[in-house]
Amino acid sequence: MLHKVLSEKIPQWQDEIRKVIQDRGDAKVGDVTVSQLYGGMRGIKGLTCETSAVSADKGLIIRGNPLLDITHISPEEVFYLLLTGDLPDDGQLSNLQDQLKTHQNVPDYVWKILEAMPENSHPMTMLTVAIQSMQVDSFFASKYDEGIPKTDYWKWTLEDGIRLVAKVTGIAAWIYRHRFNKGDRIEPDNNLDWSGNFAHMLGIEGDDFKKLMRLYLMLHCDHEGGNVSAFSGLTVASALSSPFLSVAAGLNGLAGPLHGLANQECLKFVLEVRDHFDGAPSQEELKQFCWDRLDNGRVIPGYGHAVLRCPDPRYTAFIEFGKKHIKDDDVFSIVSSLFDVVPPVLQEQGKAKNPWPNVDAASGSLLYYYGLTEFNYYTVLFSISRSMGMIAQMVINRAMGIPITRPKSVTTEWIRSEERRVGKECRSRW
Ligand code: HAX
Repeated sequence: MLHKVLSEKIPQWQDEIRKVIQDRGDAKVGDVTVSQLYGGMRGIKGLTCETSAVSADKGLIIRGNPLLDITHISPEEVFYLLLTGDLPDDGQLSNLQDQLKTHQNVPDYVWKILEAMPENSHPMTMLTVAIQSMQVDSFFASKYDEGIPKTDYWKWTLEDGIRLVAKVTGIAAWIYRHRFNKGDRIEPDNNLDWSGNFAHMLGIEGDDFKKLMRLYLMLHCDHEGGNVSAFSGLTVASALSSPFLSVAAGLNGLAGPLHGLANQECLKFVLEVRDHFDGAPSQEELKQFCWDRLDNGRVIPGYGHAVLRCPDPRYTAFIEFGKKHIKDDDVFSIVSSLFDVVPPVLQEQGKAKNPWPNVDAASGSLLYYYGLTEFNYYTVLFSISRSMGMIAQMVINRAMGIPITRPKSVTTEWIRSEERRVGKECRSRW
């Protein structure tokens, strides 16, 4: 069904893009300064992304829908939305859910590989190793070897992508249970939806935790194309590596503390606060604690963002959930107080361009409340969700025939010589 919908939409999208290139192909989208070259390419418009956009003052917009308008939808619905631009009707949704159930079984070799890894491996390392090991079953890779036409690339990317999304929850749940001695693997329950089944396989009971997983796996799904994980994943995919290799590459980027690992760092920080003060501190005490951390040259995790200049709506959605479901919890109350304390501190320090909380500031406190206390597991949850966005972006890029990524780099010597050349030209003109 998804195939059919995309097969109808893709030619229209291709026509639109052809027309944009034809009409506006020479239009400039911006200038690039020398500081941007040394500054992580911040702000350079260098690629397109159809699945979502991040507005500095509004945050994530998924296929035209501001995030806070669609927090009620399920992860499967958001996956469908990312891929097609529309929300599924009941039939389309249950068809996608059926496909995810059909492909949820994890090959035995994955368990063997994971079991052979050192006991103290980081859960993110285990996850990406497991995902890339499934390259051996990639339809895209084998069809490419057979010599399929370019126009079919997206179809096999989607086939692999659905399998990857279907299996990633079982793999992630096993990593949790094995790595943290929670007991044997729990078999999937086909009466549950994708996120409910994941909660079940983790072995954490309760409807509220299932609701949290539904929200969590929906909120982290995508954040346009230029963030480290999406960009790395897409760059690898642009070389026509399979979705398994490409998503694993993106998730290795998500495992960095300035990106997705910030959610584990953030809860670590909140627990440090709680342990230091033996409970929730006063705002004055919290302020001093933050200053001490900054004075030691450390960042306040969960605050700041490369693009956003407002409180992250994903943070807002988690805080709303916490207010509704969690009462009188020290950890959640520290997270709420940090919202009052950190932005003015960061503003006074004057370095961070965005003093507001990002997605990672609140999520950990909710997971902790429901008993998921192993915070070095948190980025795995982020990864499950982000796999959907990466797959959707890869399917679309392949359907649109976006070529291999290859920006040009320059040396400092080139910049200096260019300055001299332009300087001379300017002087001769004057
Ligand atoms: N605490 C202290 N200092 C901060 C800060 C924070 N939360 N956020 C930014 N700064 C500092 C930067 O370290 C930088 O300092 P230097 O000039 O000394 O290098 C300065 O402010 C300017 O940085 P910026 O331009 O505002 O921010 P960047 O675009 O360079 O980086 C980051 C964005 C998210 C990496 C940054 O804000 C940060 O390190 N935040 C804390 C870690 C974090 O929460 N990461 C998760 C981000 C969301 C995400 O991707 N999740 O996956």
